[in-house]
Amino acid sequence: MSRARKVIAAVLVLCLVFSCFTATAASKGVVYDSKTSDYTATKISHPDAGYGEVDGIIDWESGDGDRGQSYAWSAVGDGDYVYIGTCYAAIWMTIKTVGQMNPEMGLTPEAARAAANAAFNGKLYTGDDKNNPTDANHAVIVKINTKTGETKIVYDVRAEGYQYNGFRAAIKFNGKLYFCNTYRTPQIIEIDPKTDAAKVVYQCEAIDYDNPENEFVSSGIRGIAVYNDMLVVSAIREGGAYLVASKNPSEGQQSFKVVGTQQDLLDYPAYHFNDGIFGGSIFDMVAFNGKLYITVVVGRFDPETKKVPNVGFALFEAEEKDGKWTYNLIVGDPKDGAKYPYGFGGDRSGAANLVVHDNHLYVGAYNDPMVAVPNAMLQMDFESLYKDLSDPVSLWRMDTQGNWELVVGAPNEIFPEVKGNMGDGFDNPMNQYVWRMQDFDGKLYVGTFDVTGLVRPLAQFCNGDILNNTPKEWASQVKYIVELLKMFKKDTNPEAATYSTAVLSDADELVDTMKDMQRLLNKGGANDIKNSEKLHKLMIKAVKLYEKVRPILPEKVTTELDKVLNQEVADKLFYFIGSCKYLTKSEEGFDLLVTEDGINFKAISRDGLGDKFNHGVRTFAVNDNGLFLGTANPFFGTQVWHVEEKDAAAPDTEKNDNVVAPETEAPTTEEPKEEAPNTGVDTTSIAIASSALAAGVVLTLISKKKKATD
Ligand SMILES: [Ca+2]
Ligand SMILES: [Ca+2]
Repeated sequence: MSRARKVIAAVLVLCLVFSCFTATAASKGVVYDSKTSDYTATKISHPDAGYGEVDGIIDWESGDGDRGQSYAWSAVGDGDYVYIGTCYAAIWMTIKTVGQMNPEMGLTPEAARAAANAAFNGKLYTGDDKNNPTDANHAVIVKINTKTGETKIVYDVRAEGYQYNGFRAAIKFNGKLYFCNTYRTPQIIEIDPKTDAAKVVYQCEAIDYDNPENEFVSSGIRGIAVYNDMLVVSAIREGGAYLVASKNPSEGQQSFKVVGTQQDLLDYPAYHFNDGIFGGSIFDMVAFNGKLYITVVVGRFDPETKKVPNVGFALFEAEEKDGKWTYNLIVGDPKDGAKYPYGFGGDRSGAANLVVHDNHLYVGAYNDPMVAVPNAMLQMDFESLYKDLSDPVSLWRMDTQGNWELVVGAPNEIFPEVKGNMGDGFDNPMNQYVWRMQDFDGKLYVGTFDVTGLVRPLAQFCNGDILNNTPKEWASQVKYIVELLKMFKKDTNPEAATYSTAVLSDADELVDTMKDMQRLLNKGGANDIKNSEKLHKLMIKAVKLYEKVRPILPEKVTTELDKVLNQEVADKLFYFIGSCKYLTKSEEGFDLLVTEDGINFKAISRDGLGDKFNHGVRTFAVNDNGLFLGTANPFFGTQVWHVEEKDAAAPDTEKNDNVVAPETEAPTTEEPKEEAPNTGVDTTSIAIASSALAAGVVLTLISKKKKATD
């Protein structure tokens, strides 16, 4: 392990030790007292397991919590219960699958585990040898009594003999609960909450996976809705997406009729794993004002560029009358009659989630940083990450008359005005999904996916991976380039005399610029973002000078310098530094926001309810006891929380750090907090990562060339 890498590892440990812990573990369990609003949240699952402790709702036979229950992926309330469909080993399974699909990467399960442990300091769930030695998928539908915390597994994938990783969507219809699973030919499972009897009522049309054309079909069900007294489900079959509806799903497969096809949706749905949002296809659906609204992922893998172009989502409006369905495009290609262009004019949000609140249809945007992150990690390409972070999510809404407005986000040509008090990403560039929204008690709750916790260690990991050199070694390599240029200058090659003095003076300036880079690195490296930016400026200058000087340099020199002094390397630095700048300001853990008037929001939490490992609010559910949320926590397992408005009459008995003076009550457009207690440590870590990587990009390349020519 290089010294630099050791430093980074040590800093990572510090980050984790000095984390921002704002929940109090008292005898009555973990309670989060909002700093910025009149809300509290009480942990229902494993109520005494606090920050950094295993939850996952259920326990193994050994008594250990099932840490692999990564997300409460779907949830429905019923009486005193919330029924939750989980997603098992979310990130771990993805890493393993990516490795299997791309054998050239050499990402064996062992290598994947080592990499994940290095990146997340061993905090990410990467299997459980003690309780789950075969690493089997252990997704479940579990019900939790929100009064007592008691849990009961209602449906166990493993016990049913399946190997899929969870239940992505759920809804209540005519007193029954319906969960969609991620089986290869997905199923709808009906649960009768009176008896907890579970049965498969619908299975998607079979797909011939042996046919190479179907190899990458992403068959998961996402959208599910109740509309015109029907259960409507989005599905995938050979050739694309389709919609089925049933008035009485208990009657099984025959009761479901196809009511929409890939063609009805203008062949828009992108339904292969290598498309946008892993083939997000029909993404979300909700009934509003007599119609069914459908968001669709459009971005498709381009075999020529081997990339998925960034295309914003599409939105359709469907209507059923006397059994006849019509589909009308609202957001999409104007040539197809769309009222608004894809993504309401933005290209980062490839998908969107839907909810109805106060006679409005709300559309919450959803970026695709899970593509950007591997690009950054594996290819040192921070461009798409930087662009995602520069353009975080928006929230739009439509009234019953069809009038649209931008509620949260950055104004653009289509919506020059932001209606509410919060800017892009709810004032947080790290908010990359509006993951779930819930109407409850006259208010609208929004839970986000905050990418900080996933991206920050990866940025550091990239750094550790690419440098392999101490700052001293890097500096000596810049010195090598300087020597090379000097040598050329001293070279008494008579041809050189024929070049203009201007070009020769550019050559001198290039040497000086490289020397400035050298000095910067000798001072201990570009040891913060400011110095990294200096290094970037010098790099741009060097590239420009090199372009002028290049014609007079001998081929021996240009073949080396071409690789280093080019715009692409300079851009890489720019995107990396830009990404780091966002990361230093961000606070790990999801953001939970609430609005009373439908446009102005306040933050209940910016830090995952005091647990930075809660990177997302994955689901909400309402039952007789109130509002509940389930978290995305691929580190220590999902958690279930009860969110409540503080009772105005209740005495403030348990004072803690999180009780705030009224003047901090957020008014309008507050900046994301920069002065959180942990950011000092994190800033340092990013500074080191930033400098190391900035220098690393330039110097590893130099090093490689030097070795090749030695
Ligand atoms: Ca935006
Ligand atoms: Ca946050």
